Amino acid sequence: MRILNHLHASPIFLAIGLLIVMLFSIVLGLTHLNQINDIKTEASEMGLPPQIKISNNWPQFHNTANRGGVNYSENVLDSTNVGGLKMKWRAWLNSTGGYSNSSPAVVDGVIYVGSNDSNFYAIKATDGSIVWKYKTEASIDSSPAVYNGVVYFGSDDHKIYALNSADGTKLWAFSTGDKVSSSPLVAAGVVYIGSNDGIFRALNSSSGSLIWQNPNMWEIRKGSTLGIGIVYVASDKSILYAFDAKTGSIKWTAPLGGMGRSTPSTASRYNFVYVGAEDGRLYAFDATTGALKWKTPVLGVITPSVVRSSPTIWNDKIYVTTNEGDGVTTADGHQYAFNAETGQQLWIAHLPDMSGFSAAVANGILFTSGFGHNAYAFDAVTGVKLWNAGFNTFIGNTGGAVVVNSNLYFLNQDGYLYDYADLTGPDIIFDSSPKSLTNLPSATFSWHASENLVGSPTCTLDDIVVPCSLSSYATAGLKEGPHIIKIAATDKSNNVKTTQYSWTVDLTPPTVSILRSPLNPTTENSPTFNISSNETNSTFLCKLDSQSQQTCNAWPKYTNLPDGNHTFTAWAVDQAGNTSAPASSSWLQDATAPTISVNGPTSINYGTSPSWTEAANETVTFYCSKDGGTYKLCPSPTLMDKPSVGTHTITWYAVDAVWHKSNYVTINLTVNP
Ligand SMILES: [Ca+2]
Ligand SMILES: [Ca+2]
Ligand SMILES: [Ca+2]
Repeated sequence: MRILNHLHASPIFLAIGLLIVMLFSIVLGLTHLNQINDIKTEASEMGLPPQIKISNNWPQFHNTANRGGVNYSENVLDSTNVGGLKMKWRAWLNSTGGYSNSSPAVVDGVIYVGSNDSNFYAIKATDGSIVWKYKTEASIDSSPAVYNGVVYFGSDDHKIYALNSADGTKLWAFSTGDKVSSSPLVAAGVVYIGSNDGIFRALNSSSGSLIWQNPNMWEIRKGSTLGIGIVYVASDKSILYAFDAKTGSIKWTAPLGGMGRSTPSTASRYNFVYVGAEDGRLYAFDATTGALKWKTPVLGVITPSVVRSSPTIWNDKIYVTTNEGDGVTTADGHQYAFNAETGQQLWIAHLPDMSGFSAAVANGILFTSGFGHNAYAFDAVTGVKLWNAGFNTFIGNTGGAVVVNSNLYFLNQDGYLYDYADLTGPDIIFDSSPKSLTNLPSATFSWHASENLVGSPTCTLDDIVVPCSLSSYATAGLKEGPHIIKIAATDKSNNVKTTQYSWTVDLTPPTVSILRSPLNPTTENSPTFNISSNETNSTFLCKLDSQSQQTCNAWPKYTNLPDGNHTFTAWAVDQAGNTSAPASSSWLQDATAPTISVNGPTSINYGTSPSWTEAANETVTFYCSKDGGTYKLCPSPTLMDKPSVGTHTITWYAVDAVWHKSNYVTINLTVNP
């Protein structure tokens, strides 16, 4: 401008005046282009594609001027915690039937959104309270844009509004010939917006004065997109238009196979512009020439198949939802993901409802919805469903999801604006821990969290703070009795949740008792024992003679044991695994009568004293009867003192330890004279 002043001040020929006018025009144009370039430069300096700005705001439909629908600053919500999204608040927008297609804008902690109650609302992001509202004359379907302290939107009352974003004061309004559901795009001091009157306009953002316009486009229901010096917008005339952003001259037009009710988006990496159409296809055009790069096959199987959503672009991928139901007998839709360069389908997720909803991507998570009863989060790379929230009412709108500062905002047909955030604390899942009852005085814990954490957890053992790592804790020298570890973990949304684990240390062995055992000695060869422990729920170990130790119950039984000496030994094992000292019982089993034999003379001469030797196959007590006398104890050898001449009869038997009686042995002794 200093150059111009200098030229004015110079005493030059009148002809120079023409040159001044030309220069003035060029400089104005350059200024305008520089403002557009500033946006691109700002993004480029951050290593991002042009037109994508890092910000914790979402100032317009699909956030950025390229309508990418991505919040690049989100770093809290991720695949580990999005499942914990819960409703934080909902704000009643006085909706009385029908619904608004307005999608919120969020700037500096205030949410701006239109309602079909004809009010435009500014709502506090922290609690959903209304900051101000502004009444228009009809329903508001336009998604607002906030730019330099001014909020811009259209209303079904045919007007385009500019309000002071701080207090809702009207700055200007521009009247069109029909409803304005189109979402404004504001860049470099220009508001770009269409109307159902078939005119696409560029207005001065400060004054609302018309800069340029293009008529005869039929209804323009959705927003426009800014590429490099070009503004793109689709209309019901089934055409995608590319206008010179500065002059409004038509750079090119491209035919669509159906009405264009989708806000286009651009990807500078390929220099593509994308748009959905009512023919059920997603189109990619060369952004400079309008040459068709690719179009999808008709998406979906149920007619009418419609792509009414606005493409979301993230990480070389492009996302749209489809409306495949007729809304009467069928209601069906899908969320699609394509390679943004080739149009190759990457994944598809069935939505049980028609959808014209425009997805948002934040930190690799895609947030979307159908016209029906669910909001969803998908892994944007794999399409794996990570979260959904059900509603009794339709979420029916063709607006979109908004993610700002880890909060998900969307309008619902129930008349509420919803705010979802991660309100769920992290769970600690133990990978290893002591048994609930253990005989170990040491304990080792390892764990993982259900979601990403901030810092290491805080751990207490028996309510005393102890040092633990992100995922483990070990201790030793624990006393007998109950113990409890508490692990308090903090997630990225600052939710704290404490997970605890209780266990008991038992270092004392039980005492075992043998309550029943055989008599000693015994004739019983199939004895039954009864054992018990002083600790309830003990188990037992048993051992017979030289057999190996075995588990047994409280009533061990043995059958058909051989005669002889036996020893039964028992141990009790408590629940903690402590083993008692052994208890044992020994006995002699004898189930068999003894057999005896006697050796000695059968004939002697008178005057001598015979002697007989008794023998038995076991330890016995011998009895004998001489010449029919009573049986008396008769330990071996049996003596007879000089028996008289004639015949004498001696009979023996024996008894064993358990009074089994042996065979009888009789010897007839002849004593010769
Ligand atoms: Ca969480
Ligand atoms: Ca014990
Ligand atoms: Ca015997």
